Amino acid sequence: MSRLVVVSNRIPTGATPSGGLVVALHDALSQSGGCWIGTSNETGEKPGALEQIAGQPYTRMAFQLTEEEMVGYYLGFANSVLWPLCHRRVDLVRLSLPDFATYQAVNRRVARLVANTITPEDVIWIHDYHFIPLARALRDLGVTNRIGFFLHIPFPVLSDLAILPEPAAFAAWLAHYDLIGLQTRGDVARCLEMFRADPRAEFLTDGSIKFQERVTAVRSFPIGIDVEGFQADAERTGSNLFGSDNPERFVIGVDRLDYTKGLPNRFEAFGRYLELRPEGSRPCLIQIAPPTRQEVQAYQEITEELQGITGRINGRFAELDWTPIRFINRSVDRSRLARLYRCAQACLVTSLADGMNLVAKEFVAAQDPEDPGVLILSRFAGAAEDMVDALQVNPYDREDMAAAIDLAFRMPLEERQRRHVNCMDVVRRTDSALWSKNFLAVLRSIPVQVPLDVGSLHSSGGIVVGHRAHLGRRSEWKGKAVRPPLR
Ligand code: ADQ
Repeated sequence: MSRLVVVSNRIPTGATPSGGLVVALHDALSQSGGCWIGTSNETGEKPGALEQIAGQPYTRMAFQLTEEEMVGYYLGFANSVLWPLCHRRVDLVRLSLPDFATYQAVNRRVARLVANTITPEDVIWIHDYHFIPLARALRDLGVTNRIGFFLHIPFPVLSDLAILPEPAAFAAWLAHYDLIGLQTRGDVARCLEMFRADPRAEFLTDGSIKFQERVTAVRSFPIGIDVEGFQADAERTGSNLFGSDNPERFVIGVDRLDYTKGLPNRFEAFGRYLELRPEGSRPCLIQIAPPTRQEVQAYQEITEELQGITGRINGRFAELDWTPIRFINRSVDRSRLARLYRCAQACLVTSLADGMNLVAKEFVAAQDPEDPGVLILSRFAGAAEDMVDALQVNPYDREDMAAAIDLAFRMPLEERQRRHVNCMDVVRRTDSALWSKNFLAVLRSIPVQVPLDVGSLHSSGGIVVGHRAHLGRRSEWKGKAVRPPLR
């Protein structure tokens, strides 16, 4: 089997991987060998150092971003342009041409690093919006390996792309991948709409897209969690999670503190439910939301807004021995989180836009099938496409969400069990190991595309699509376009 080279913004540190995506990629890399390349946690000038992980057949390589790159590439173009753009918040886009230049420059730098690490047979799998132009930069260096891309966040709406400094570049960047993986069928539809509107693109009979001289396939691969690992964590008994402050009944929310997660809408809806609740009941909303990207203004604003709403609602409803909203701005370790999900009567996922939302799947996996809690799920989360037996809500509609909380607390056992069985079926079908296996199987099945000026195997015009083996051995490669990358 060909080696795998993964590029993602963050790479795990330490020997024991945890979290669905990390476990899935770790397993895939362990099976095929290869390298995992990503940004180091520290800024500095180190271009990248390979680290062999004890007992593993693959290496990791962390490269540092300079302070300037951190600001222009990561906080700037990636998180203040692409993130809001993909989440339909163009009002929050902060455009800056120097940031756009830095984003592309970092991608070119990472491309050189990757090119120096791979062998011609390696399969390359690039993750997320930080690296959209990476395939293009690799092709410019003559890399002809199969390159796949997975976008973890929603695919942007065509009309919103006009906000980019060079709108036409977005489709051209993506067209340099052999396979574009997206979370949902809705994302695929938006991606195809973009290509359909582009005069450079042509649709082939098998549904793939010919864009100038390359062919690219677009498919959905809904991501999931490490189901068994998560269930084992949830079933583990441990110390009492709440000490003497056991809530009577509670709904749980777990999110990074991000404006896309609809947290103000959620808090307001819970406040509305408190107005409507049966007399004498003392429900809680336990919200775990560690801050992220605090250097970006939009993230500072959401933190302040939530503190304000929490203070107002608690001020109005709290009693000496009851705090309705417990707002915890910290991370919780995975096994405690899993147990917390299991104790909750309901989970609130209120995303205004979300690629998938793994919290929804974690909550379902953590439940006791004999007495499961209820998932209340925004119809704007990718997870809603398949989890049709969750209580789906419109996060913009406070009354709808308050009614869903009420229904979740009152739902008869048989209905909770029926919904849980169906949601659990989706969670199992999208297990993270299956997700990476499916993606890589499709990517590996795609014929390698080699530019025409490579050697003697030519047809008229365009590219030769065929297996690399047809071109003979590595030493026979000719032409600037396919310089065999250095190891
Ligand atoms: P995120 O936006 O980070 O991911 P999500 O899919 O919900 O959103 O994943 C969050 C992960 O972080 C979950 O595993 C959750 O348990 C964990 N987490 C969140 N808050 C935590 C806390 N306080 N303590 C401990 N753990 C916490 C992006 C996209 C999603 C997509 C994923 C994966 O935005 O749409 O589902 O990538 O592709």
